[in-house]
Amino acid sequence: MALQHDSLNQGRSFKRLLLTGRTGGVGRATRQRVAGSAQCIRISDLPGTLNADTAPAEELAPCDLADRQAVHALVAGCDANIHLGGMSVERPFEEILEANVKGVFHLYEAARRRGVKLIVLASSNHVTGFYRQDEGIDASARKRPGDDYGLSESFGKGMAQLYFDRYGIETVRIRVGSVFPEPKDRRMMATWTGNDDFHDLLKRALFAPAVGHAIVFSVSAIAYTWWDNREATRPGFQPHDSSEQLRDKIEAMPRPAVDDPAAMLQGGAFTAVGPFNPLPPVQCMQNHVCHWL
Ligand code: 15L
Repeated sequence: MALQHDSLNQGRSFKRLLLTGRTGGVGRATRQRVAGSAQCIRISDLPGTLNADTAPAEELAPCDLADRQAVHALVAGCDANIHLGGMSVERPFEEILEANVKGVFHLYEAARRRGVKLIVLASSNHVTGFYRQDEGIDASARKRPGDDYGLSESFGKGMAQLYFDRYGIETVRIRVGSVFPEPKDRRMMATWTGNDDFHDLLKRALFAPAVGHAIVFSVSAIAYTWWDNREATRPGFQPHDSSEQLRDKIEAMPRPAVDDPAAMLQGGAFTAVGPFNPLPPVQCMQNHVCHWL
């Protein structure tokens, strides 16, 4: 018999649930939060990163998402996937490509072949990182990635749409804001998500009936955010965490210059990281050695 998960369960139940990205900043807490959501939880992260400790009804499955065969084996036998794996900060493109592009492709292809019907996927708010902080946007806003990491989210969004339209695999993309115990700066006063809210959203995404392909911002009940989160009603998410009690402390911090990305852009400092690895000089057609910056 498949287990049912408290009051959030609205008809879905799972025999085996895959959780990737177990050791990441968010994934560390997720393991306990999703306990009991399925008869068995298969917990994954890169080989060499998982401790051998398992709770009852858990199994460990180390896996490199860039490895197609390994991902297909990882997904076999699962009904649904919570995908927190992949690169979650700006890094050289090659690393983003392996984890966030190939990894997502392998995950959806494995889901299609193995009959997985639902993917709850942590995606990035940095896909719209180049909007200004005084612009309001919703999940349908034109993509304006702030970095390669944000750009990789565009690929994931396309995958989710394609695999829903063509194969009926449902996806809730959680556009993760800043999930930390508390906001660290002024920008995060607008992007902050409390742990309880994040995991409430995650579980609602898992159990909501007929959710289709939804994009929901994970953002708490904060006084001002630039995200219009109307799609949150699809999984029935209503945030409760608040960081208002910290406003005075945050506003007492030194204010960044007005043209500092941290003060100006929704993606904040992420938009100024990189580029990495300047290209080596090459022999150009005129037989000169050319350099790129
Ligand atoms: C992210 O995507 C990061 O994974 C996280 O560490 C935060 O920095 C967050 O964005 C953010 O935008 O604050």
